[in-house]
Parts: sequence; C-alpha cells; structure tokens
Amino acid sequence: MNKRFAYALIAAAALQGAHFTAQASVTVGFAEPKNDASVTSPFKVKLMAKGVKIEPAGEVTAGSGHHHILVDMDSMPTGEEIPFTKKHIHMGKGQDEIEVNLPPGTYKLTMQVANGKHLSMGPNYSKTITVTVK
Ligand SMILES: [Cu+2]
Repeated sequence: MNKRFAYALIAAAALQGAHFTAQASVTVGFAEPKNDASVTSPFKVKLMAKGVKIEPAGEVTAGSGHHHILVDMDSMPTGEEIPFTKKHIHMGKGQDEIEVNLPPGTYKLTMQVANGKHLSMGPNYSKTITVTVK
C-alpha cells in the first residue's frame, strides 16, 4: 500500500467516525405508553432522552431542552416555536413524566424536545407513536 492511499483511508475512516458520532448521540422517545397501546384516560406518559439534557424552560443552553407532547401532530421543524395550546403540552419544569387526559379515540402522540425558549430542536429530537384511548 503506498503512503498516499493509506492517508486517504485514514481520512475516510475519520470522516465516517465523525458522522457516526453525530447521528448516534441523540436518542429520544416514549418509555410509556408503548406504540399502539390501548390506555384509559388519564394515562401516564413517560419520556426518555439520551444525548440531550432535559432541564426547565427559561434559559437556552446548548445541548439542553425540555419535553413536549404534541397531540395528532408530527415533529416540528428546527427553530419553530411550539405554541401553547391544549394540543401542545409543555413539560416546562424539566419533568419526564406527565398525566394526559384525552377523550376516547385513536391519537398520534409526538414527543418533541425544544430549547429553553420553546423553539423546536427538530425531527432528530422527536418520536411519534399511536395510542388508543378506550
Ligand atoms: Cu416548551
């Protein structure tokens, strides 16, 4: 193997490594309920986050944010402000658990992490499940 080729391989490996780290560093989702679960209202929603620090709303800190539950909605684009409505539940105390009250029906629930000013951190910081309220 000549030297130039060896350097090219090392550079490619380094690039792949960096890419992998960036993609693998954030994992968020629902601990409860499970996708496609049937629940009775009110029900507990428990969220989890790895690679992003969950803290109370207020200050904007890099790599930190708080959880939201969006009812019958998809993830919100990065930087978009999450409004305060009945269908946008802010967990602004930095909590990871909340009781949700919904009338019977099937719902899409999206958890979305947003920064201290409620600006969405985008689809990589979001997960969507479907639940049926009996
Ligand atoms: Cu918020």
